[in-house]
Amino acid sequence: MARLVLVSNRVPSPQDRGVKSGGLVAALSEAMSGGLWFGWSGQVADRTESKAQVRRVRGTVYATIDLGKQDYDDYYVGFANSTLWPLLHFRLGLMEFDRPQYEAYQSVNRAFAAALVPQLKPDDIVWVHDYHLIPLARELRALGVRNKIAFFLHVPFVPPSVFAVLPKGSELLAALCDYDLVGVQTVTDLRNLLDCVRELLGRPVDDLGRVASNGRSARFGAFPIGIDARSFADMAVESAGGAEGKRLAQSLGGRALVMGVDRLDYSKGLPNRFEGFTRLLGRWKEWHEKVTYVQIAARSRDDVPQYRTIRRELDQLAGRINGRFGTIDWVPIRYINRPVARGTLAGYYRHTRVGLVTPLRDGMNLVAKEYVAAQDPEDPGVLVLSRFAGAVHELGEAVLVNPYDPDEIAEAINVALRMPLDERRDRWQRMWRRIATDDAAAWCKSFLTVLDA
Ligand code: ADQ
Repeated sequence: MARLVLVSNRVPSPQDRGVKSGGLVAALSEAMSGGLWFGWSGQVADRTESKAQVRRVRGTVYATIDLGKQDYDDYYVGFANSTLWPLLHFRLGLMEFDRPQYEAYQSVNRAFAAALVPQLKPDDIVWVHDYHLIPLARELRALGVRNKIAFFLHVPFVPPSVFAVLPKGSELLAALCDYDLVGVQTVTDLRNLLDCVRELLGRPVDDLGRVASNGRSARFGAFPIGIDARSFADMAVESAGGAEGKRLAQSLGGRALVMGVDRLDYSKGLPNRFEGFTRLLGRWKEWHEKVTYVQIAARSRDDVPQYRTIRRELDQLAGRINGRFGTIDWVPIRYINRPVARGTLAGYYRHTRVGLVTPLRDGMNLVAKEYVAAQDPEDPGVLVLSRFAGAVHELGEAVLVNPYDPDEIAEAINVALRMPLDERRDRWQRMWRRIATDDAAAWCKSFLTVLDA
């Protein structure tokens, strides 16, 4: 069997994979067995390295390069996270564009390609991940790489009317056509991307989602990412009864637990969620002192100014809500800015009556799937889910909300808290069957099977 070479912006260090908060890291750790993992080490140096540092840990080879400070600022903080991330999450008002940053994005992709080529064997399958690395196939091809190269985009894709605002956007669309296979999360993302290829790039797409490019053909498809649902469920059972799970349960004093777990990111809709909880307490007094909302929001991308702004906003909101509704022995919102180990989270989810997943836009959102996987089948909690998370395509039995409307969030929490056991079980079983079947292994297999075809 061919060796799998994963390429992602950030390669997790093998020891901190358990607590890292990136969804990509979580999904790939489950999908990856053996093979080579190539990308940025997470370290910033004077200049971007041209030669990879290679380590072998438990059968997987990790090959990483450090990024130079200027490249970190321009490629990572700049074009990737201040241009592409807001654009692809439909946040044009937050998007910045700066040509030198775009050029750094290209040159870092060129550096990735140059450092990866010496590691490649002729039969390797190269699987590139996410928006940081769109031009990588083109750079690898320019260096003579003939291997199969595939790409998976973890974030949403926008329609042509939105994508058209990106200067140089057509170059990126053309670069995507240099892959053998391009996967996105949902059929909506696929439709948007192919509309962009047709309308902005002027290239025809055939019925199988194929686009002719430089004498080859790139295929586009939707591959919704899954989790390792069964092992997550096992972990939840074990951890809910463990020390941290018991500590959480005891601290609630019999109150119902509402919980959200996210990276601290403006795409996750946290201010609206906090406002939704405020309106719940404002409108239904019977929930006072009866519910506790725990929000775990691990700090992320602190070097991007918009992330510092949202952190300040949430600090203030949490303080205001607790000041307004709190009593001597009841803190309505417990707000935590640190990542929590995966196993511990699984146990927390199992103690949670209402899982709140209300991003303004999300490629998939794995927390929604993890929350479902962690529930007790006999007495499951209720998922409140944004209509704009990719996960909604598979988890339609959740209580669905428009995350822009705090009143709708409040109503959804109220419905979820009151939902009878039969209905909770029924909704949960349908969702569980889907996520247990379409899990991380199935995702990986279906993607690689299409690539192989
Ligand atoms: P993310 O935006 O990071 O991922 P998400 O899918 O929710 O979002 O994944 C987060 C992962 O990190 C989950 O496994 C979760 O358990 C973990 N996590 C989140 N907050 C945490 C915290 N505070 N402490 C510890 N762990 C935490 C991107 C896209 C998503 C897409 C994934 C995978 O933005 O839409 O679902 O990639 O494709």
